[in-house]
Amino acid sequence: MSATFDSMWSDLEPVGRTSNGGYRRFAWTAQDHALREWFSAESARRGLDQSTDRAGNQWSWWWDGPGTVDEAAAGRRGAVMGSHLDSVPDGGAFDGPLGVVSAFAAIDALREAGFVPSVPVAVVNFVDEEGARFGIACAGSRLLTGQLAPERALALTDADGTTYAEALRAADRDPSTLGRDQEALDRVGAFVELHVEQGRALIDLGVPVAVSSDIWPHGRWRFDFPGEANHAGTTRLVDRHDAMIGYADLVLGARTVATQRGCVATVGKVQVTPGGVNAIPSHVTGWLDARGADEAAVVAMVEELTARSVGIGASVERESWTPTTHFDAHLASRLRGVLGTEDEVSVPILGTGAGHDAGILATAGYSTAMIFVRNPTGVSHSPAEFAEPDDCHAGVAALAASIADLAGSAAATSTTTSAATTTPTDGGDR
Ligand code: HGY
Ligand code: MN
Ligand code: MN
Repeated sequence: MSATFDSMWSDLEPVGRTSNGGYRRFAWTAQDHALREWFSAESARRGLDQSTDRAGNQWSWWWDGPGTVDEAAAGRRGAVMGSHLDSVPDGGAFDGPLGVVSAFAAIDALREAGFVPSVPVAVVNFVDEEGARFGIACAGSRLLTGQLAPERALALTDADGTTYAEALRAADRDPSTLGRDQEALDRVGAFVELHVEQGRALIDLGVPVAVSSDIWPHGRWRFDFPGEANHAGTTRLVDRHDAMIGYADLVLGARTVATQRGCVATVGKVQVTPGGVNAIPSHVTGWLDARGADEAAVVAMVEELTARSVGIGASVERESWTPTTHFDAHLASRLRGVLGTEDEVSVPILGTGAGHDAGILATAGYSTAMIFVRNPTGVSHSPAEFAEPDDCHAGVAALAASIADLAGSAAATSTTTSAATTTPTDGGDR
């Protein structure tokens, strides 16, 4: 199992790596194409049944039983593993890919052990989880579950003005087919996403894996600050309408208000017009990422920052919002039981401030859990992100044990709640 993990990892490592050791793997780009080709090759190598859903997510199904996967999947919802392969700008190697590589390695381990699943087992690659190119995180899983309206997605543009629709066409996908995919959803019984930990809890606890309990509420807001272009040298201060001043107030205000309200916030992306050193900015756009354990506190923080910026002439638009997401507590305790070690080092249960496709499926009413793998740096969304090979292998073993438990009995996975008929809300994004 570790051999196949290690060889897949070394095949994947160079794809989309930048000169500083980080990654630039944006959705529907040449790098993404290479990653999708890799996924397809690994599926074919294992004789798995491949499909791509209407949102562009890749699925790879393992079924050795009688009949086809379609026949098996009809009514016997499968056990799904996987994650995403895309990254943030200069992101780390592990956020996303660790979950996908571990899923294929878990199938290898289960096959090596002679395990035959009683329900279909899948590996999924959710497209555009980071939203790095078009701005909405978990776009693939939101589209799949109807939490992002296709018409909204197709109109999104990247920094070069390329629309999502144009990017799909360039990737040989038909934009008119984009949207919710009930057929793909009907195959999902439970989803277990393995992910590198994005924090330091497991290092401090001294254990390699944990199970997740919930995801903090979090969202993204676009702040537009108007100004007036003018000469940086000849314009009197009293005559200036400098858009950068309002932006600066937001950046410093976000840290102050987050501290006061026990939340976290940052403005990680900014666009300045015209962007000349000697030209007073006529317009500045900043994107706020705001989160916290207490949903009311996050809402109050954003309201306070919005009022502050609107008060100086800015306009503010919510681009995405995900309320507190609780994973399936029954599934979490079932997995902790499976993963708990004899010497009573029980598997911790951790909340997280990071969004995940697992959270989107949980919101849509699917039985979902996450397994976190220790990250000695605690750092993520950075080239410094890391997980030791032994811990990666421990993650594969934990995932294999979880799937063996879920796919070992014919009724291995719970069905969905009525929420599974999620329809688009405000513009399709929560
Ligand atoms: O933003 C997040 O929390 C995730 O990495 N998409
Ligand atoms: Mn991420
Ligand atoms: Mn991730």
